Amino acid sequence: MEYKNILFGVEDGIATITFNRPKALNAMNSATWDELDDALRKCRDDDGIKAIILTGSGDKAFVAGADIAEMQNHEPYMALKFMERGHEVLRFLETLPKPSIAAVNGFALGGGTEISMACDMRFVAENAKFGQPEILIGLIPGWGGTQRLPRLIGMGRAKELVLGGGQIDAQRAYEIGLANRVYPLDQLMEETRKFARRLASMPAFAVKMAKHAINFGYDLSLDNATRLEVECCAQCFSTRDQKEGMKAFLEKRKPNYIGR
Ligand code: CO8
Repeated sequence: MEYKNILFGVEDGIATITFNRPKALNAMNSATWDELDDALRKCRDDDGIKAIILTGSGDKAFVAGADIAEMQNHEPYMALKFMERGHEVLRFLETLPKPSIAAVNGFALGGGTEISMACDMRFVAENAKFGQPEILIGLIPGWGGTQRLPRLIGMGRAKELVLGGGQIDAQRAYEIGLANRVYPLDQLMEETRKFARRLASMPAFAVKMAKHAINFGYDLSLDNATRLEVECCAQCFSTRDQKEGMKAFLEKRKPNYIGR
């Protein structure tokens, strides 16, 4: 697929997907969802890709939400399709067996906050602004904001953002657990890549199992969730990397992981 709305590059086992509609502050239209979906499938299928970074082009916005120009005249069935498409792609991203980091370089409003929350982590620049402003244009969040946001920051704070439609800055996002780390804008990509390289160096099957246990155990009872953890952990013992990791530890050397 030819990309017109995103940039896609791979270096050192790290895929970087850059939302690239700067004139619309990287707002998400249908074509951008299709391209993101295609790029994420490449990330899943290419064993050489070990970690994924999502960011926005320019220094003003990560993603300023859904493309309001595209959706302003949507009939309900079109709105439903547009929402379902976003959910499908974000769930794919969230459950991808490879780690993802949102490098949030400016506005992450509405769909922008929602995309960042489907990533495993959010590293953000000091100029980042998060919010769910849909209420200001007669909507509510439609790509996970009413669900992932309370899970990440708690019900009261989520309601404050969703019902009040306000924005929070990077520091506040960090304080309430929405942002993992905050960096000056000119250091954001370098620092994000540094951590992505760390993730990429980990034994891939263990990374996959850790994500699986956290993602799918979260909504289970503690009994079922801990059982899931046991099963995921036990599966790691079937890998060559587990044997190598423990052997290397005992031999006091760096492990040589092969991803199996
Ligand atoms: N959609 C389309 N175009 C946009 C969007 C957007 N979300 N955001 C910005 N743009 C465009 C502007 O129209 C403007 O275009 P032009 O230069 O042609 O006039 C250009 O980007 C620059 O924007 P501004 O001039 O407004 O820049 P400012 O620095 O003054 O303001 C803001 C930046 C604060 C980010 C402002 O642009 C803004 O408020 N944008 C909209 C933010 C928003 O409301 N996002 C939520 C959208 S709704 C959503 O995400 C719901 C998702 C799920 C529902 C799906 C339902 C079907």
